[in-house]
Amino acid sequence: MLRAVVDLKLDWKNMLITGGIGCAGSALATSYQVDVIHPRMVAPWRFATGAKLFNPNLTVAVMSGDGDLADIGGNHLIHAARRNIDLTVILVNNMCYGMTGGQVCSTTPKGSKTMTTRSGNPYNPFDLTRLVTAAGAVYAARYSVAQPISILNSMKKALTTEGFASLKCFRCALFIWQEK
Ligand SMILES: Cc1ncc(C[n+]2csc(CCOP(=O)(O)OP(=O)(O)O)c2C)c(N)n1
Repeated sequence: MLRAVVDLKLDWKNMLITGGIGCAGSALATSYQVDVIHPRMVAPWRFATGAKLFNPNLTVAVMSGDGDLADIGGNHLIHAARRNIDLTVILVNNMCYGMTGGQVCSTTPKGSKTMTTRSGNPYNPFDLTRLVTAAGAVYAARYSVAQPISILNSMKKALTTEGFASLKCFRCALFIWQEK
């Protein structure tokens, strides 16, 4: 993300990056990042949406975990895509609630044993790229961390795409194979 911003010569002072609570949400600790609570009342979404509406010249990005953005804040995710608000969303997907110990969430592959599904997750996971595309996102992509150049290029595209752009970034390549 830092490299994408530098390559694009974006002005940090004209950027806002928000994230929720969790390991991924705290990944980008810059002086221009704002950590807000899980997407319930003062969501990264609502915070980001409010900031964008208040100052349309800001480049606004949300960077957070799958549990934060797709589960607790899932409603905000689809409606932000539906409204086509000019935001970039980097969803870091480790297929569980990581910070609280690895509980099942909506991206956990079927059959996975987690802290809260000892006998295996009985449910199918969301395909988030298709979900946000169906809801109205103008750009959606997903990559594994084993594809750093593609992630960089995709982040640049997302940051320069007008409208709702979402990039799903997996932390674990193995899970990509499992999900597919
Ligand atoms: C309103 C609220 N609900 C629940 C929690 C507990 N909580 C803290 S981190 C977390 C999991 C976050 O998971 P994810 O967004 O996937 O991020 P990860 O840690 O896996 O990167 C939860 C449920 C909280 N801090 N605040």
